[in-house]
Amino acid sequence: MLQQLNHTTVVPPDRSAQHPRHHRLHDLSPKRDDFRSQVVHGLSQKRKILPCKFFYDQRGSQLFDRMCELPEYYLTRTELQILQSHVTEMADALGPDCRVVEYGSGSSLKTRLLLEALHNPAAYVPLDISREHLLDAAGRLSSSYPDLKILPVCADYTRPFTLPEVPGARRTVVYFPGSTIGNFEPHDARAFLRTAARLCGPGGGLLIGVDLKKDPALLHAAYNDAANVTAEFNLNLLHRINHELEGNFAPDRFAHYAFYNPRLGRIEMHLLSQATQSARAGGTHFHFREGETIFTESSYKYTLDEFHSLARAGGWSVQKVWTDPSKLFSVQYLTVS
Ligand code: AVJ
Repeated sequence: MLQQLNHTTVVPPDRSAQHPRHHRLHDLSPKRDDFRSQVVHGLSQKRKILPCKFFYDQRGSQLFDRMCELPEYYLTRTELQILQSHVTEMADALGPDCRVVEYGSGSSLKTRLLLEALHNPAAYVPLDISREHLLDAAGRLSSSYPDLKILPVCADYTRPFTLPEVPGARRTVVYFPGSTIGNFEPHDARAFLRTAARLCGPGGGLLIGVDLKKDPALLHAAYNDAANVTAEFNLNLLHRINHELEGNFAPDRFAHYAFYNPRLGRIEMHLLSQATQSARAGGTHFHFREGETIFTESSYKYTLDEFHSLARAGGWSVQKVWTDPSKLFSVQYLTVS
């Protein structure tokens, strides 16, 4: 008894020192993606496929952060430059008293640039499927911006959800940086845009990062970096399967294979089997022919006109487009039509 009482006196680590404000988390309990069933299902197809969202375990997220710094990977750097050059115009376009909803937890420098430029934001609502990332990012932001109302929501933004009420907000604007829209098949991108338009409602806005079509050699290099970080990121999926699904994949018998498919306007990433081999995961056996691939990611690239059409089909009209001088990347402001 005494032992137990003593035990209760142990003071838990004081997180409030780092994260002074406590966030009331709007937890919509997103259905945890069933990694096992989706892996088994994807690897049982005639053309084997794994969803790219599974790249981002702890190691995958670290590798992604390293990719963003690579000399060949122009996307992150260029989007940041566009923001730095035009954030005042962006803030003017969005207008005052916005309820800003970020898809993703907003741990990046881009979020800070935007928040600092905005005119009297009514609230910042970061939305993430990972409770941990979300609360961590919200905590950091509130230390930097003690006067900003931060309302984290744990939800899956590809499914319907509701937002916390913000009295005094004039409009809802979704911020979706990073060209993550490129990872959706065009049909799913359209559906995603429609869902976002419904969420924002009349008068709503969408500030979105969109990677542009360009010289295929530049695209190729961005996904085939000399330091092989992208290769490691791709192959990490097999390590993750081995760890989490009692798998016995031999990652050294698969090769990172990424190329630009000009007909479909997308980068395709695959894991290419370098031998005839079998592997087990999630209690299921899979056979690979030599040269067979697992399709792990699409990253669609758009011309400004193509994205314009996609936005319109999704219920939006493009108000403003900002690009870098070489037109590698764009940040676009759309309003609900
Ligand atoms: C997360 C969509 C920005 O498609 O470029 C980076 C992910 N994949 N390198 C992209 C990724 C390989 C990335 N985005």
